Amino acid sequence: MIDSLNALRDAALAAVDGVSDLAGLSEVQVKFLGRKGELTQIMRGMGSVAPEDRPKVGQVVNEVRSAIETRIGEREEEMSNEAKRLKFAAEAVDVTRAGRAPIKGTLHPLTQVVREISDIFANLGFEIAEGREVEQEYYNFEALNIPEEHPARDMQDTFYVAPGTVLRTHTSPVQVRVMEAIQPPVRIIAPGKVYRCDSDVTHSPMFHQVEGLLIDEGITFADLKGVLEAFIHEYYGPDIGVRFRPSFFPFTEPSAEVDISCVFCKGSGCRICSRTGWLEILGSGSVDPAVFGFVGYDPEKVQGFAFGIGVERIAMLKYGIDDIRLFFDNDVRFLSHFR
Ligand code: 2NL
Repeated sequence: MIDSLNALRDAALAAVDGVSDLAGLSEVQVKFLGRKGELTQIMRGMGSVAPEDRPKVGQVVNEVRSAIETRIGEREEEMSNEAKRLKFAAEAVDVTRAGRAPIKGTLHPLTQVVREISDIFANLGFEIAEGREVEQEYYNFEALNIPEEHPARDMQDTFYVAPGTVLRTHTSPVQVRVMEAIQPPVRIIAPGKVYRCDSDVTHSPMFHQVEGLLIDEGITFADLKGVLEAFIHEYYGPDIGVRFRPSFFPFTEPSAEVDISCVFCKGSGCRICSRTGWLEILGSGSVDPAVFGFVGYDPEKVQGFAFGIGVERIAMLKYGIDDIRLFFDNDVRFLSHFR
């Protein structure tokens, strides 16, 4: 009986060593140590063992059981360690690897251009003023010398929010409110969104302006030319040509439109500049004394100039964009050109 126990132990240990997973281990356990297992079978023969030998045989039974159990325990631990090792290897992070750069957002191209323009005027001593996009007709039209029935109201036909209340058609109302609030000298620029009933490839019902206003004693048209030329040479480089052309605005007198030599053909004439060699980039003029009347400034004491820059137009020329709507579709394929 001792011999069969030893043989059973050797067979069981070999079987335990031979299996490669927990399921196999469990089968071996059942086969040798289970309730109907081989050890139980052998112990059935205990009845035929001489009573004086029984303690000895019982001791061997316990030793065999415990040897098998110990080996099963060892194998179990080995297997679970190996499983952990594989799991950790699969999940391992190589902390020395270079990181992947996150995709960074960018400022919208129009925001970039507004800031570039604003920065140049800020360096020339202008402060930035902001105001409301929903304005009273008075600030948007009357105070700017555009009375009811004036044809300029038609040209700037706008969105009426309520009687007497409009979406501003320019940022000039911001400047009117500043003039009401402070005495000269005034040196401000007013960037922001403006609205007009207009929509085609170069006009959007919502667009952006940077307007500027400078008022002090003794300001002349020469100051207007000096400041605007300084801006243009800062933005487009010192070699760009600048041209002032007479024009009309209800709120400035005299008025001038300002052209730069065409950035595409350098002035020789192309499709973009309609063969003129020049590109219009802003409107300007000496503030009309009538405007001073509305804000309580004395036109005999102070003079000034103002200008208006269309941001989309500057950006379209800068980047060679032929459809204004691209700015507002917000297609990332378009926007990603401006990082
Ligand atoms: C253009 C022309 C201009 C102004 C805007 C202005 C503002 C006040 C008083 C007088 Cl408060 N003028 N603004 C003056 C001349 C031209 O804009 O073509 N803008 C895109």
